[in-house]
Amino acid sequence: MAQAQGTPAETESPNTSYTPMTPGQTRAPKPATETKVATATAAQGIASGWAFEFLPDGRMILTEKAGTLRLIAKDGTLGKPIAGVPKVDARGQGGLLDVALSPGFASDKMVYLSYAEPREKGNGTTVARAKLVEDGGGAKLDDLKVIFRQTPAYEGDKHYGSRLVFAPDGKLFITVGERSDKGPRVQAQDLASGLGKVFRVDPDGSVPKDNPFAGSDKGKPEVWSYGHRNVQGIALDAEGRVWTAEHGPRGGDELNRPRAGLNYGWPDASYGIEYDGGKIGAGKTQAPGTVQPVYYWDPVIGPSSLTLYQGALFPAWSDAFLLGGLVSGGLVVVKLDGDTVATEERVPLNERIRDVKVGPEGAVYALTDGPDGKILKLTPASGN
Ligand SMILES: [Ca+2]
Ligand SMILES: [Ca+2]
Repeated sequence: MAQAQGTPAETESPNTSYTPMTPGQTRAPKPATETKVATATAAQGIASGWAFEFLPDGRMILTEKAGTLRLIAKDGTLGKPIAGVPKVDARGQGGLLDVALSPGFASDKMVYLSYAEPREKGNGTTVARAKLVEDGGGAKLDDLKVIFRQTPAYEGDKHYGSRLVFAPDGKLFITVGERSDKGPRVQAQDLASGLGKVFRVDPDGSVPKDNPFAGSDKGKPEVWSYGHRNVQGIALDAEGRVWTAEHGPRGGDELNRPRAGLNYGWPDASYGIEYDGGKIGAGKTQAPGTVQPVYYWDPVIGPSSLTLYQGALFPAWSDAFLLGGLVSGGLVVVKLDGDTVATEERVPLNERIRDVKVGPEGAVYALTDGPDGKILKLTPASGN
């Protein structure tokens, strides 16, 4: 199914004159047949929602940036705020961020939250877990424990990441950002710093012995991969391997397959430029010892999330990655052929998309960004 030629989904001019290292690393062709979707509203009245997940019983759990966590009934009714959520620093890009369910949620009821945590000096991304307890009409978090803190703290309000995903072996991957400013961003290359990394921990936050820097003095033992900018998408592929999507600067959003101990380049190598038009560092797209992105976008799509599609309703998207596009204003559907991108498709929704999930019936659900947000339900339109 590899297609070297064809019209790309992207129609706008790039921000840079950089050329990809390998053909097909950007502007992959559209699929021969595009999928048309019908859109309905599954929930509304969401105040700057950031993440949601389906519970085994078909309800959803939702985070809102300012620091509320809610259940959403199957008819779309938002529940009251769940008690016991930790205090968050919601300025700028901070707040209550991702939610993930324990792989054993059906019996253990454990939920994992990532958030921008106020610290003594500044703030940073923190992950906590707690038991979700429902009684009567209300719900609360019990036994909340912090299992991970990104360090050092930094006084800023940008690039916290973050997303959480459990691998098939039960390890928890945590993505973060590098805090954006030119001062801290270089720490993405520093293995002793927690900025600009993907981490891998046990569900209680302890360090797996087979982590790449565990038991050595080369770097923080929780580090899985480094040289990342602001990673807000993480998902497993059909083989259970971890993939990430990260925000680039102006141009240079990336899809990566992070492997143990490897360097993904930021800020020494990037296909983007500064917002003011200047080069990033020396303006290199490749640097020795760094891994190229599998795929990149210029102009950016603003990848908020990454989800593997394996549902029944959209057979054309089977095993494809769905990215939420904040800037592209819809879904970006990326179909792989091995470890390269074969096709890229855009599904415009005229909304900034903050998170994307696949429902139990195979419909795609997309959380819109902003103070009056919705969860859109996408099903195949008749005539596909
Ligand atoms: Ca999540
Ligand atoms: Ca990179």
